[in-house]
Amino acid sequence: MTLTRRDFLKHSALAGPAGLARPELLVPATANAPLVLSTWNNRGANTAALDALAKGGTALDAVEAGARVPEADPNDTSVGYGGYPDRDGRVTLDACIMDWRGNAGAVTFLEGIMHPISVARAVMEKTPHVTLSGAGALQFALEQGFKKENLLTEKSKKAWEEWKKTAKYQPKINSERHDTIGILAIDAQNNVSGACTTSGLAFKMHGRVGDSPVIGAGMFVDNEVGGACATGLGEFVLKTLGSFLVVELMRQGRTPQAACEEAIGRIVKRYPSYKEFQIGYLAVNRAGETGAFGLQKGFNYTLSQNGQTRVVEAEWYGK
Ligand code: SD4
Repeated sequence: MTLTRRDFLKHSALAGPAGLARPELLVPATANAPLVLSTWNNRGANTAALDALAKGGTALDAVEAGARVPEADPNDTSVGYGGYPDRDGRVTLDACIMDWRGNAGAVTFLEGIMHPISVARAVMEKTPHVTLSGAGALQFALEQGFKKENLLTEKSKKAWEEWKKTAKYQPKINSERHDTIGILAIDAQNNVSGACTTSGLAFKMHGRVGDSPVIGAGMFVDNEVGGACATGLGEFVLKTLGSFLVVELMRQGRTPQAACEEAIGRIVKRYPSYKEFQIGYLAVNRAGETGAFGLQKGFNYTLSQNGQTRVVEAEWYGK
């Protein structure tokens, strides 16, 4: 059945007389900026994001600056340089970025570039596309002046060689603690932007793309409402389009906390294997309220608000 525009407006819970969202459902902006919220213990990323805002940068500049910190850190084995490779020993990177105007850019399965988040931003700003992948993403990055580098550190190579001894080439699916960064920021204009960047699951199959570079899965922003991002086993975030879900739940009136809990609840309800993996969601609305929830114990996040930065343990579902 094809819905006409009239049917659509009739069925849309948000439709007002002109088909626009009802104003009372939208979160009013308050002077809460600057605010930066990132997955895991990412103080360095928050500091870089706050610095960008202090210099007059936008929320978009802030999330890019923040995401670049773990990307360049060889000791962070979940992101960029030093990220654990796939089962063939290759470091392949996923990233996405989205601004308050609804613009979005992403790269998937990108090799040899230390800052995939900046390539994602270039895709957003300099091409008519949202996502470039693999060899095409690399070609574009090189054309834009990004440098090709070996991102596999000795430490990560050793970990991969250890893994190979027992793994029988099986991709690894577990609830290990990751450091993929999802980062959300609100700037002085009360605009929201978000970014997400990762080397994905350690020892994944070659060519595997996770949730992190998928707009609506690993991260989503709607400036009328707020933003959300995800970390953990991306397959389940993809199957439930988690970040989009969190933002839509906030649009319908849930607090960021309740929205994150409901998104985790959907996974619990649908997938009986939920005890075997970890997912964490973070969310912020335009009023500067934040929320976080993990599927298992152990998910934490870094919040910079009201001039203070702190690492907070999230509540979790599985007891
Ligand atoms: C992925 N969601 O590729 C990422 C992994 C992750 O913390 O978040 N690790 O599935």
